[in-house]
Amino acid sequence: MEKLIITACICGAEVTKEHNPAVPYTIEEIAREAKSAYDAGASVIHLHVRWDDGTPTQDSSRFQEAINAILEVCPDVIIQPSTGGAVGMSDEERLASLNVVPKPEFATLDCGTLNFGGDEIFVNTDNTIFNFARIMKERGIKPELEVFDKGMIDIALKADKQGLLVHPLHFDFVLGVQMSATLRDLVIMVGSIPHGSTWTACGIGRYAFDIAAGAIIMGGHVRIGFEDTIYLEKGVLAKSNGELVEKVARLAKFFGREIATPDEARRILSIK
Ligand code: KMH
Ligand code: ZN
Repeated sequence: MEKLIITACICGAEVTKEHNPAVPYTIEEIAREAKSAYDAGASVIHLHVRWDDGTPTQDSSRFQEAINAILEVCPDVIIQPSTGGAVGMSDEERLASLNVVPKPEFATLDCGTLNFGGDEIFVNTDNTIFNFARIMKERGIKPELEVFDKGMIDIALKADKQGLLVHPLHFDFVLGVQMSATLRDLVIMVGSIPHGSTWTACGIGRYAFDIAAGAIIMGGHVRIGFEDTIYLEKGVLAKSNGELVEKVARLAKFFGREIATPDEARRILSIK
């Protein structure tokens, strides 16, 4: 089996310090959390940014500041800016996270509209998805295809049929938002992507470590971090993203899977 790529989603747009005081808002806090995850074995940082008061933003200069600070402490890490941003942002606003230097190697591409809890809807029309895919292809940015249910894999494959994606494809199965997060769900998703694709999985909240274990055993990769879960175990808040990554690294060791360095992750993901 390939080595395990651990992606740390250190910040997110929705989770707050009220949920867990270690959630990073400031640039210093974002760099601290990225470093804790990197030191524990993360090779990819999935990045959202906030203003100092915690408000999510896709402002390109805020992304630039965060990227500069992360690269100072984790010089070889793969940074994956979010183009999802927060619910309610316009497409133009969301794409601003890509206007940074160095040019992003990797970025998220959300492949469908979904119910985000309560009255919140995260809107991704076909036109939005195809347009984001086209822009990433033109700029040589590898998309991580964020799929929250099986139908979104089919939408990604429509974009592929239109020539908007470069193979091998890489998917991230985000389980526990719209689709449930059992091992059966994970098996369905893995069985629905083209042969030769790579994949990462994450389970939201209490499903985080079940899905991580499933992905480790099945040869996929794992995403973990405050964006997806704030708990290390039932009732115990994680003190850092590093603690969450460390737990995944321990699971990987238990199952005999080695952890990929950032350069190994680049090779596995076919990132040039
Ligand atoms: N915050 C969500 C609305 C992504 O990063 O691409 C979107 C999200 C997905 O987190
Ligand atoms: Zn995200």
